[in-house]
Amino acid sequence: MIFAPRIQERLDALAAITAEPAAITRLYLTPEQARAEALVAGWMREAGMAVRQDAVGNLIGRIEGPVEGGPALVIGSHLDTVRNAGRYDGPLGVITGIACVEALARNGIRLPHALEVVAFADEEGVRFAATLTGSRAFAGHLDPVALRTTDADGITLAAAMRDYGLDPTAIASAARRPDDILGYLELHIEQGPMLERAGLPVGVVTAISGASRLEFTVTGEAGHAGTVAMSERRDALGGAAECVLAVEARCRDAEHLVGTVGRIHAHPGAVNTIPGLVRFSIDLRAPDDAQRLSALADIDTACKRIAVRRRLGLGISLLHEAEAVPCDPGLTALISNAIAAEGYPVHSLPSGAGHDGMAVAAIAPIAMVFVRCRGGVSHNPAEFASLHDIEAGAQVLFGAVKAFGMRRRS
Ligand code: HGY
Ligand code: MN
Ligand code: MN
Repeated sequence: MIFAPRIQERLDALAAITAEPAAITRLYLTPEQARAEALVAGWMREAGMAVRQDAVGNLIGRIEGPVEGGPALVIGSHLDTVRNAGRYDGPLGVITGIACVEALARNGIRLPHALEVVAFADEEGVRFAATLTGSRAFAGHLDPVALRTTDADGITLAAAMRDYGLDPTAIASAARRPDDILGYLELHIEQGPMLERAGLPVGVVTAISGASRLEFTVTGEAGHAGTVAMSERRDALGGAAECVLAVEARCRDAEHLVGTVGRIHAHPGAVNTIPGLVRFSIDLRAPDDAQRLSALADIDTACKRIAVRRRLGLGISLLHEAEAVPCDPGLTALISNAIAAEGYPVHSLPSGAGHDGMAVAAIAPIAMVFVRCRGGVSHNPAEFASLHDIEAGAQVLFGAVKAFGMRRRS
């Protein structure tokens, strides 16, 4: 094994940087992000890269090509995590990118173009409602409205950026020109069971599912749990519970459509008080945008009917919307050829999970390598990819990078 042991060592070193000792949690614009980026910046420099941080906190390592400041092939993924995360989601792609840079140098290979490894900040969008913050700024598509979103403590994204040492008025300076970027490659664990079911260590992504993230606010009337008759209640949590089941029912029978209520807060949250207000999130995904939007309309209608019947108020705010993104056929072919060169059948599959490539696709062709993960488990400390599969993924990414360079030469 050429790549895997050192990649795993670095994954483990990164996993130790967390806000919660017994878990892996690294959120955007926190001391944990700063410590993680310091560690990764050191690895990038060891690999011979010039390193900089852009205006939104993305960490960018760069090896120049023959023309100083020329366009670059970008390898990227993210260093931020969900709460109580696994150690592979995001960091595997960044660390494998650095490993490819090291391997090019070890083999004396000079690419005919620049090569960048980008550790995006805030792919997950856990702390603030905005997601893909770093990669959308990189693509010049971060709406300044996002600066007004607040975290659970009421801190705005703009204030958090200032506290972190960034200037929220400078986010436009993070934007890259389409001419700067020759293509974008991302290696990521699959976060699903398809490769494991196919008995394969690696696969190539056809498209990344589109996603809608919303917050529903149900308003009823708080009351005494012991004295308000059931028939007279306007129970916001009872209404929200019916809505949650409506989301599940609408998505359950439709192939590739998935709907998740991942967060719910009932106020005032006292055991002996009927909830007067409930906020819950909805995350809706599908590879086909029309399918996702039709489901969203149906869920909207169903929840409004529930609210009327229960004499509840219902507010719906759209937090994030990303269209499905197809991967570039030319870059995908390089990955497929690299998979075949490793002796594996080429397995193509869609990504139900979102990735930074969705945002970068606005300015460059993208392609993704998937690495098998045990049971498809992710966003969970049980997330696991074997050394064998990490090695296979790294060999494929390295093969695709070399092939891209050769294609540029010809
Ligand atoms: O939500 C996602 O699909 C990704 O993990 N951010
Ligand atoms: Mn994730
Ligand atoms: Mn990820």
